[in-house]
Amino acid sequence: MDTPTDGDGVFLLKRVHNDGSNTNYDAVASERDDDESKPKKRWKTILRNNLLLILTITAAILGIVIGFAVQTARPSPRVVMLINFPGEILLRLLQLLILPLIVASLISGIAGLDVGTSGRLGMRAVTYYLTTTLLAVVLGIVLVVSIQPGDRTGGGCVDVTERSPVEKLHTLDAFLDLVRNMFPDNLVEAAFQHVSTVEKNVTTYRRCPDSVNNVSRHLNETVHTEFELERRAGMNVLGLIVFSIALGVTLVKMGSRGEPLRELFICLNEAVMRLITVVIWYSPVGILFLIAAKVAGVDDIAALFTSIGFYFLTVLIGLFIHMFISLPLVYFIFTRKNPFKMFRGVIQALVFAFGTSSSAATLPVTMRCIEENCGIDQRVSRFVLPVGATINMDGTALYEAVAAIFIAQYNDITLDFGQIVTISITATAASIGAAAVPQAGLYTMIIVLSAVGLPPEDISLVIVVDWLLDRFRTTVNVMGDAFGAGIVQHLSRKQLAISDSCGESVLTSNMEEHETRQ
Ligand code: 7O9
Repeated sequence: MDTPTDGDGVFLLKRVHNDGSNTNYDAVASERDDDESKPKKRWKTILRNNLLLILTITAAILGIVIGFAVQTARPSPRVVMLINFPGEILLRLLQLLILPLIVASLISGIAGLDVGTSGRLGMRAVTYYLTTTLLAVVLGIVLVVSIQPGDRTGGGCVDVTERSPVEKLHTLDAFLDLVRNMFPDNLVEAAFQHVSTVEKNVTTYRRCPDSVNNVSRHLNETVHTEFELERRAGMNVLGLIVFSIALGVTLVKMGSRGEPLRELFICLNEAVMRLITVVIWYSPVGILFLIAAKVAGVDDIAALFTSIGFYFLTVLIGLFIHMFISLPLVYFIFTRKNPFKMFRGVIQALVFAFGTSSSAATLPVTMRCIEENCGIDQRVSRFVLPVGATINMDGTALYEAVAAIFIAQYNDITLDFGQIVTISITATAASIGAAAVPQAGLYTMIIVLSAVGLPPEDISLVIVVDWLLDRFRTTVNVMGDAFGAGIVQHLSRKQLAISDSCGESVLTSNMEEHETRQ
């Protein structure tokens, strides 16, 4: 019997390119045994194997070039919207697949493990997420304190664009909402709505029936606060994750009685992955237009090089160091494997993250890359990646910490050590809770700012360059998830092997059966 990793790898390669000809094996399989073939043929194979990647990168670069060209002509919002359209369709398709993907992948991933192993896997993943996020925050703080971008704003004036009114949000409410959303009261509703606390001021007054003059109306007027739970549009990701994990564990505990439902989710996962393959072949087109529209629609590219240029650079340097030094180092320390092979494996997902600026929309691609190119066990990737895409956001945490301290520096507010620690903790917490908080980007930033008493309106200082920084931090977020999967896989290799040898793995046996059928 193949080891699950090898078996899965070959299986997937065959499956993904299953165009009816069964000869279309990809990367690993073909590279292994074509030593004797002619170099020309070899180049052809390499080109064919990497066609999608080459197309995606070309599309991203073309998108930037076209975007700049169009931007000089100052296009109207309608033109930008039209350019964006093919990209919008790509995002819609990806978002469409997220719901079945996370539910099916979590349940089928856990179904292939025993309860103890999945617990240990989860613990390891969460420890990794917390450590690397804190590492990112500390790096960001060190950089922003040494570069002092807030003191270099050249004369003190900064151009500000205010887009949306800042709503009040209490840190405690945000935390309670996070926990509330973990336990949805209606599973169907969790697929498209989540709850959020709204604080309302209620006025009570005495109204007397002397309708002739209304003076008495304002007698004894009192104002008090009431809390209301509002249902807001947007998937309750955290709730679905918690439920899927619980269901997965229960199905494992049920043993053979749980088999039919386990099979169902394994099959659903398989089908969704096939659909994703189709969408991925459309993605170069989508990414080209997404990036072109974004660049074309930006009204102030010069902002990147002016007053807040140093802030932009600080975040960028931080993200760069975290992605290319800290994360690879952590990966190497734990696994003793070459981290740059991981980069090579997930590069497609990284371009995707940059193009879509959403780690959730990139999740299907990350999953495909990690399983096919990095040899990660499906049981690990299916379990760890959806959780990672939701709570592991190193880039976001780094960005929020830098932004908060930049705002303080700009306002000439000196933060003491305690406040800096508060910023680290809230930035970490905010990045974990981002997916569960409404209009996350803006709100989580407000939480960090208000935790240390900084003016929340000043968020508008940093909004100007947010569109571009978002792309870079999303890329870092996705890379963090990928390294996480690699580390968890390495640390859990023994347990995974044991659960194989017991013949318990439904996943593997199911796949072998599938292979023989083909
Ligand atoms: C960045 F796992 C999934 F696929 F189910 C999943 C679905 C939705 C995971 C997450 C979400 C989600 O809603 N995430 C979310 C993330 C929502 C709002 C804001 C953010 C923060 O996003 C990052 C950032 O702005 O820094 C970044 N754009 O990684 O996607």
